[in-house]
Amino acid sequence: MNTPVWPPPGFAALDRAAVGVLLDNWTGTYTVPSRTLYPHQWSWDSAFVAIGLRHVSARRAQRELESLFGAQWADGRVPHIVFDRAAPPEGYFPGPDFWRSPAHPASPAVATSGLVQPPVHALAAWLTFQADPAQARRRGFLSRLYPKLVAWHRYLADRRGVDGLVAIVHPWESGMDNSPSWDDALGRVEPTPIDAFRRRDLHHVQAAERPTDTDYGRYVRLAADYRDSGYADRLDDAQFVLLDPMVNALFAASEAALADIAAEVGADPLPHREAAARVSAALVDRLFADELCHAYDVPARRLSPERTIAGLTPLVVPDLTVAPALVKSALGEHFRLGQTALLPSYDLTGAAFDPSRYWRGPAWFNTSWLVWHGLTRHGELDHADRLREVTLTAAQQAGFREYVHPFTGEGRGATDFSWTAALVLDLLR
Ligand code: 9WN
Repeated sequence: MNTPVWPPPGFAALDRAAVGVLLDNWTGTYTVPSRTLYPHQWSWDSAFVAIGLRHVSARRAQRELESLFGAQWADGRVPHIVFDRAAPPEGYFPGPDFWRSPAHPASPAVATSGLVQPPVHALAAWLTFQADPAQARRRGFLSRLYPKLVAWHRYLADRRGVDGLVAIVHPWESGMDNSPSWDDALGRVEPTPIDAFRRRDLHHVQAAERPTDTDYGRYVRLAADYRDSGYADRLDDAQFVLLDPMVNALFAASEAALADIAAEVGADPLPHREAAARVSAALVDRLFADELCHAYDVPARRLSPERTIAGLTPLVVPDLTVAPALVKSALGEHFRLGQTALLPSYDLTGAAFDPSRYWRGPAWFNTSWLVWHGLTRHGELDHADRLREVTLTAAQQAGFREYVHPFTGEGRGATDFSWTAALVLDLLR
């Protein structure tokens, strides 16, 4: 019998090309998601990049996370964007002048946004450590990062805590800003008129692939209101307060990773294991229905009926009690794992399904990687292998695009996109 060879020989060029993208997008201290569309540092992008970069240079992957946490606020929040002041101001909107972070007493020396993104960082830090434990120990990587990760999780639990879960206050905080899960809640938000600001994203990507002007107006309104409140996290007054399954799944998985990190640095892992178990139980209790996890709208007290890939990502949580149901949903008509070019971001049968528009149907490599990681964690190795195979084939056909058409695999959005290259590399190594 032949022993299977991994990676298959045909993927050597893909591996080299992925390394090339990561080298090109490295700025010296971190990796930009895309040289054109996203010319600054993004929070969860850096975590995904570290997961791939660790195979190229463990030290560089550590630097990626360290530079991000160098911009942590004094209140513990890790900002969703850290701005490169040297990048042209017309490169991205909303830029530093919009967020006005230096005016806030808790902000760091560099200019940042005031929102956050899904907390995948402790998981990324643990995987980064594992790439070269001896080297990481020499640099004191985890002993320096551990207190910062703890402060980050404390911010989320204390300032964003609702019923044992973590709330987001803006669609950008979900990482899936244009998801149909936010439509009802966004309907309550009066859009800022489109002539009051200038979008920059449409300079780089077709309008049909990005959020509409009305939705952008709503994002700007919510962000401006949050900024004008002094980034105060007054959840009782806010219009947009949602419990997102992916944010909470990553919070639970990262608490589990923090337990491993704590043990490594000589701290007590138990509080982290208990927190992971509590969040995992709350996730199932509050967000699980019809074989999937859904977003919960806190002011409206309503579970969203929409099915998005965020609802499958709790598979990343160890010991999740509903894992078999999530696997069944991944394989069913809404997501068709292994039968499409890559896992779609949104229900293939959903009323809002659009195969080209941002987070309303196209397939992203990071969410597929999370489901792959979760399937592996839960011992679903055949399904994990199939997902890895379609993911690599999608990258081989489309290149390292930001996302792809879920049926044809045609590339969409930015090219040479960093987390696509990083996670493809992780699947290859
Ligand atoms: C807003 C950088 C980011 C990703 C998000 C993705 C997109 C920004 C945008 O790009 O969001 O943060 O301008 O649309 O939705 O997941 O982190 O790659």
